[in-house]
Amino acid sequence: MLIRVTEPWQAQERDVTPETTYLNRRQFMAGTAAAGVVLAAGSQTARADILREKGGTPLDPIGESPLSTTGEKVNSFEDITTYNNFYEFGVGKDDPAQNSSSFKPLPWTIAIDGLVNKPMTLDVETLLHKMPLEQRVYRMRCVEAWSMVIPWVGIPLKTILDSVEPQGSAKYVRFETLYDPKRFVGQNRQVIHWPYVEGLRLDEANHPLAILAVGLYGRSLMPANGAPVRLVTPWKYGFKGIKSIVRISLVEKQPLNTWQETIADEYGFYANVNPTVDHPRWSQASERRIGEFSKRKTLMFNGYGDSVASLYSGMDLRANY
Ligand SMILES: Nc1nc2c(c(=O)[nH]1)N[C@H]1C(S)=C(S)[C@@H](COP(=O)(O)O)O[C@H]1N2
Ligand SMILES: [Mo]
Repeated sequence: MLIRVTEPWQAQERDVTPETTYLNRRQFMAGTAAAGVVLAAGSQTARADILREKGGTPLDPIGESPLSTTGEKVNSFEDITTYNNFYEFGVGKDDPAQNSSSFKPLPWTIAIDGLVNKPMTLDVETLLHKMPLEQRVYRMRCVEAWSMVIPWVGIPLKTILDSVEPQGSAKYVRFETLYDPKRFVGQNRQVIHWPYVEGLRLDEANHPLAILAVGLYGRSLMPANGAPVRLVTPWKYGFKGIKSIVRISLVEKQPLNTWQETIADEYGFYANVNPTVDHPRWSQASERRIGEFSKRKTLMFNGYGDSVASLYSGMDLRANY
C-alpha cells in the first residue's frame, strides 16, 4: 500500500511499500526463475511506483531548453534511478538506490568561495524554487562504456558562477561532495580518498551545456543521482558529473580530481568523451545504451562536438583523457 507524503525525503520505509518486501519478493523470485519473466515485469513496475512515490518534489515551471538532445529515446525513470555509480553509497550499480532510502538531502547549502568578489552560501531551496529551471535532455556516457539519455532539470552553471563574480586570477572551478560517513555508508571504506573532488577549467564551466542539475523527469533528484545538486557536463565522461555538491571554489591551479588521484594512468582531468582513445583496459569506440541490446558507436565529445570542440583548439585530444 502506498501512502502519499508531502515531503518525500521525510518518507520512512514504513510509510511506503517497505524495501524489505520488495527485496524478499525478489529473493523469492530468484528461486522461481522459470516463472521469472512475468513476475519480474510486475516487480519492475512496483519498484518504479515506489521510487516515483519517494522520488522528489515536482519542480515547476520548467521550460524545455533548446540545448536538449532530441530524437533519442529517453531512458526510463527506473533505469536512471537504479543503475548508478555513486561510491558514497557503495560500489555496486544498485547500491546507491538500495542504500540511500533514509538519506534526506534538505536542508542543504553550498559554499561558493575562493577567487571571487562575492563569496556566498547558496541555500539549495533557492535553487529549487526561486531560480529559472530548465529541462535539458542529455546523453550521458560513462567511462565504463555504457550510456543513457536523461531528462535533467537544472540551471546553467554559469548563472551561479557569474553571481559570485570570479576574479581575473580564477582559472579553474573545484567541486567537492559532502563528506559524512553517517549519511553515506560507502564513506566508511577507503575505496577512494574522500571527499570526491572534481574540476573544470573556468571556460568549460561557463559553457552553456554545463549545468547544475537539481532534478530529473520533472522532480527533484533522487539521492542515488546526487541529490540535491550535481554537476552535468554531457561532452565528458560521467565521472566528471560530481554528485551531492557542498563546495564550489574558484581556484588558480588545476584541481586534482578524484579519479586522476586514484588511478592517474587511466583517468585524467579533461575526460572528454573520445572514441579514438581507448581506456587501458577496454575500448572506448562503442558503448552499451542501457535498455538496448546491440552496441552503439561512441561519438566524439559524446556528440556535442559542434558546440564544445572550440574549447580545445590547439590541444592534443589524445592527451585529453
Ligand atoms: N560524488 C560522486 N559523484 C559521482 C560518482 C561518485 O562515485 N561519487 N560517480 C560518477 C560516475 S563514474 C558516473 S558515470 C556518474 C553517474 O551518474 P548517475 O548515477 O546519475 O547516472 O556520476 C558520477 N558522479
Ligand atoms: Mo562513470
